[in-house]
Order: sequence, then structure tokens, then C-alpha cells
Amino acid sequence: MHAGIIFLLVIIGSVLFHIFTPWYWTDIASNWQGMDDTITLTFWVGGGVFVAVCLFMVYCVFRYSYKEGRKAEYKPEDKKLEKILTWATTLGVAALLAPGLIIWNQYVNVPKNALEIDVMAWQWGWQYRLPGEDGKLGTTKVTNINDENPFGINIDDPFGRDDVLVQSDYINLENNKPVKILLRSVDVLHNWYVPQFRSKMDAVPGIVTFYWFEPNKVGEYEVLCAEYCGVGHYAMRGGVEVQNAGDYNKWLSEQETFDELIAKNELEFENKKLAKNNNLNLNKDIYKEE
Ligand SMILES: [Cu+2]
Repeated sequence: MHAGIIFLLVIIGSVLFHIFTPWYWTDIASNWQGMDDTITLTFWVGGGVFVAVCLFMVYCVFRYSYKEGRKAEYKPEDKKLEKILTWATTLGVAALLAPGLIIWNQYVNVPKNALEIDVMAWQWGWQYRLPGEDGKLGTTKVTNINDENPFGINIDDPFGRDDVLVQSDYINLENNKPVKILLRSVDVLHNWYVPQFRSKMDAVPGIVTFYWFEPNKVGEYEVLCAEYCGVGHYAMRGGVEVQNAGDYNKWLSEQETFDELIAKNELEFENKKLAKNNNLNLNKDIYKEE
């Protein structure tokens, strides 16, 4: 009897907690309303089954509690009940899975006008690469990666020379412009996640994974790594600033290209040689590494 009452209180408490919880998802800032709808549907199916099953148990506790002289009836088969349960379960599972498949299909079918962004993850941080004026990202190879070529771009690929390199955990995006996120990892699994965009995917070493979204609210958002990736995982945070076209283009024009980085490295190399030859301490920074 008491067990039944406790059970009932748990059900009522769970439903009330869901209605009045202060911990609900953040406001959406992308095109993926479909993700939210899918989760809401999952909630209704899962929550409905939870309440129904628990209420049935409460009913059983009261209806079939011990009474002297009452005997249990053995019923090995009930065709009608089995039919109902099979169909109800089938419909429930289909309602859970089908919308997800539809959204997934949209999620990986990238619109033609999407801007490609190379998101590179490492233990523990992010860096980003955008196409230059040719609108195309250069090809890369993991074995090319070094201090002078942090993205591993193939030096002789003409498409790569004008690529814009953002060696920072922070990136800017243009409002209402779809982006294709190309994920790479140099070490272990990571996951580039901005809760407000409702989109994420694992970055897997050795392959390039991708998805797309369209930011639709100007503002600053936090980037989190959503795949446990070692002791520094908690600190693998970054940021996204969604800007209007004017501000975004201004920001973009201030970023370094691969060509500029090469020129800078060459200059540094020449300076080093010069300094060594003349045995002069031209620049303290140059000696820092030695
Ligand atoms: Cu990570």
C-alpha cells in the first residue's frame, strides 16, 4: 500500500519537475528547430510510456494487494493483449526513430552556398581555417603539420595558399549564412559543440566528418568539446561570434592567410640566420626558442 503511494508521488513529482524546472535548454540560434521538435517528441513518447507504466504498477499494487484466501490465476497466453502491446511498441519506437532519420538526412545534406570551415581539434583547443578569395579550401595532409604549417596544408596546392588561418579558440561567423563544418582531429576524439546551434559531431582522427547549420541570431556563444578527450577536456572551450555581414567582412580581412604565414616564417628564418652570422642579439624573441 505504502509502496503504491510512494510510486504515485514519484510520478507526480517527475511531471511537475519537468514543467517547473529552471534547467531547460538555451534559446535556439540556428536553423535546427527540427532538432528541438524531435527531442520534444521523444520526450512525449518516453514520458508518456514512463507515466503509463508507473500508473499501471500503482494500480497493480492497490488492485492485487494481499487478501486472505485469494489465489493467483495462471495465464500463459493472451493473444489480444500481445497484439496490442506489439503494435503500441512498434508505433512508439517508429515515432522515436523516424523523425530523427528525417532530420539527420537534412543535417548531412549541405546547401550549395554553405561556407566551408575547417575546424581542427587537438588536446586541448581549437583552430579554424576558412577559404580565401578563391572560395576553396586547399587540401591537407596530417603529416604536413608542424609549427610553420599548423593546418598541414599541401604547400603546392594553389587553393591552399590564400586560405585564412585562425589560430585561436575563437571564430566569427556571418549571420544568416549557412556554414559547413569540416571536423578534423590531430589526436583523439573531440566534438565541436555550440548548444545554441543545436548541432554537433565527433571529430575523428584520420577522417573528416561534417555537418552544416545556419546561425540566425547575432551574438556571442560558447564552444564546448562534447566528447571526453583527456584530463584537459573541461578546459577545451572556445567561442563563436555571429556578426552582420559588415562586421564579419571587416573581421575576415584582418585575419592572416597561409601565404602571409609562410612569408612571416621565412622572414623569421632569415633573421635568425642573420643574427647567428653576425652573432648579434637582434631580437630577443628570435632566441627564445633556442
Ligand atoms: Cu576535446
